[in-house]
Amino acid sequence: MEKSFIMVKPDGVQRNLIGEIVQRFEKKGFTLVAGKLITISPELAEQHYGEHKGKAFFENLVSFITSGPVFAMIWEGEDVIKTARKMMGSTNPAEAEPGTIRGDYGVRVSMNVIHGSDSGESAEREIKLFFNNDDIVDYKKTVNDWI
Ligand code: RTP
Ligand code: MG
Repeated sequence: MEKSFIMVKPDGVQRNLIGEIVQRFEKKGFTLVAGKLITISPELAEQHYGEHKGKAFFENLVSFITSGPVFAMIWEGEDVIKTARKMMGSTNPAEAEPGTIRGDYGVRVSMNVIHGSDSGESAEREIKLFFNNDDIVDYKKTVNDWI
């Protein structure tokens, strides 16, 4: 089953949005298979956001994402990568539709509450960066037979 790496960013943790965000994915019908609260090291941040190295916002991005704890998760389900990106909304909260997580809770592009993998390759890479295989719980929710 498809998996995506989803993370409540430091602003989301500070603003008490962990529960709200977890609830949205639960209610949608996805399954949480791993989760932990961690403070990202600068090394991990540079690896995670390696694709943006050299861009004007890179330094800010690394310093923001390492500035406080994040809630890192793996969510599983049919088409979870694409659907989670839809649920998050556009990168810039000013352009994100109301009803999306960034549209409802975000203000600035530099503090946009949530991260989600943007492709199968990113998901695989990010999951390996943040979790060991034995952190991932393999189980099935019977309710998912109905959605
Ligand atoms: P993320 O990786 O965090 O889920 O966000 P994303 O895919 O929607 O956006 P991406 O292009 O990967 O950018 C990563 C993060 O960098 C910050 N950013 N700032 N113009 C800017 O100042 C700018 N552009 C991007 C955002 O915080 C974005 O989430
Ligand atoms: Mg991205």
